[in-house]
Amino acid sequence: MSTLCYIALGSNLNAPRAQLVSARKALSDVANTHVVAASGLYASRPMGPQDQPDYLNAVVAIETELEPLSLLDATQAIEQQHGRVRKKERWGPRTLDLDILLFGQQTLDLPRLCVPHYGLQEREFVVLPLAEIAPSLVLPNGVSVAQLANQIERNGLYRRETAQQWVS
Ligand code: ROI
Repeated sequence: MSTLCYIALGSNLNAPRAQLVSARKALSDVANTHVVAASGLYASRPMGPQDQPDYLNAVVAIETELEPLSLLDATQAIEQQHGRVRKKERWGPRTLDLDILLFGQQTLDLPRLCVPHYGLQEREFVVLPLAEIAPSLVLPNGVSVAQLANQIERNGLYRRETAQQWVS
């Protein structure tokens, strides 16, 4: 059985565009997993400390036969391969962040994994790319992504490239 999942990608260090291109390819290489859609690439202002570079963000949809924690293992391995170093500073800059936003319509509250992702509804750099690829999606709590997208502040977010331009 496969599950439709959404994953947020973010980077603001070490050539963010190259990080996201490579991360999307790595996701497509995960066992029993297919990337089925990708948003464009969005430039966003940092949430958290402001003395860090702007971010590049995107959301991809995958179909996976993995269980949630196996998918988490896979995304964390990809973060490591991209030089992710977990620092003490909360919300500091990062080479690659992969967040599992949604795992089908499941709600999970595990020590290692909460889905839907806790920041999903408040982050313009997640909501707007997600709305681009899944405008009619409704979250497990009944809130529609289109509705979130209509109401959220853009905070300077803009689409720098279309999906076609960065997905090869
Ligand atoms: N800010 C932006 N704009 N994009 C991100 O992906 C992002 N990721 C983070 C924090 C540090 C919260 N800020 C971010 O983890």
